[in-house]
Amino acid sequence: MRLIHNMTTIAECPAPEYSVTNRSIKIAVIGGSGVGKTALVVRFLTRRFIGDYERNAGNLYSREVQVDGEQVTIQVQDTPGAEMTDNGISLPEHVTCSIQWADAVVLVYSVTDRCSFDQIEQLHQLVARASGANMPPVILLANKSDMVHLRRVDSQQGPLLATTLGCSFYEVSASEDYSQVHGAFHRLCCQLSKQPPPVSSPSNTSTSTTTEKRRSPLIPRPKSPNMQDLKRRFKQVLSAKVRTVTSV
Ligand SMILES: Nc1nc2c(ncn2[C@@H]2O[C@H](COP(=O)(O)OP(=O)(O)O)[C@@H](O)[C@H]2O)c(=O)[nH]1
Ligand SMILES: [Mg+2]
Repeated sequence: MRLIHNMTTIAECPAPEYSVTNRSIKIAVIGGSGVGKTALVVRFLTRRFIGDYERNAGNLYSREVQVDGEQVTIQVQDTPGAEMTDNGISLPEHVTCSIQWADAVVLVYSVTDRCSFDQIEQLHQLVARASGANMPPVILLANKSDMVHLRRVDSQQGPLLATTLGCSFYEVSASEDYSQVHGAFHRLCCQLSKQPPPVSSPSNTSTSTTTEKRRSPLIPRPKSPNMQDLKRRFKQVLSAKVRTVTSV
C-alpha cells in the first residue's frame, strides 16, 4: 500500500463528474481551537504551511490520490474548535454530523496548550457517543512539537493517553515537518483502505452498519471542496508577505 508522496503531483481539482472512483476515504479532524487542525489538513493535502488560517472555518477539503494504482478520493473535514461550557465540552451539531459522516477521526491537541490535551478524553467520548456502537478508527495527533520552549504537555503523556484510548499516536509539527504529518494521515488511509467497502444497497437495512449510516444522504454534507479557493488564498498570503517585506 503506497500513497503518492508528492501530493503536488496529484490533480488538484475536485473529482470530475466522469471519474470512476472506487473508494473514498472520509476523515474528520477534531480538537480545541488554535491547536493547528487547519494547518495539519492543509499541510497534508498541499504540503504547504501557510501560517495564517481563517478561524473556525470548518471547510471540507478533497483530493484524488493514487493508492497502489487505485484512484481514491480523500475527503478531510476540518472543524471549528470544540467549545467549553459549564457542563464540559460541547460540539456544534454539524461537528457531530461530521463524525457520523467520517470513516475515521483525527483528534488533535497542541503540546503548547495543556487545556487542549485535557479535552481529548472527553472529545473521544463524544466521538464514541456520536458514532453509536461502531466506533470509527481514531488517531491522536500532538501538534506544534517544534515549539519546545512553550511545551506544556510532556512527550510521554500523549502515548499514554493514546494507549488508554486504544488509538495510534503521532507527535508532529505542521509548520516544520511535512513527512510526519503525511505519515500519520497516510497510515490512517492505509488502515481504512484495507477495510472492506461498505455495502451501499439502501434495501439492505437488516445488515445496516454505522459506516452506512455515516454515508447516509440524510446527513447534511459539509461545504464543498475548495482547493481552488485555498490556492487563491495561499497566493494572497504570499503576496501580502512579499508586500510586508518590501515595505520594511
Ligand atoms: N509553531 C507552530 N505553529 C503552528 C503549528 N500548527 C499550527 N500553527 C499555528 O497555530 C495557529 C493556529 O493554527 P490553526 O490551524 O488555525 O488552528 P485550528 O484553530 O486548530 O484550526 C496558527 O497561527 C498556525 O500558524 C505548528 O506545528 N507549529
Ligand atoms: Mg481552523
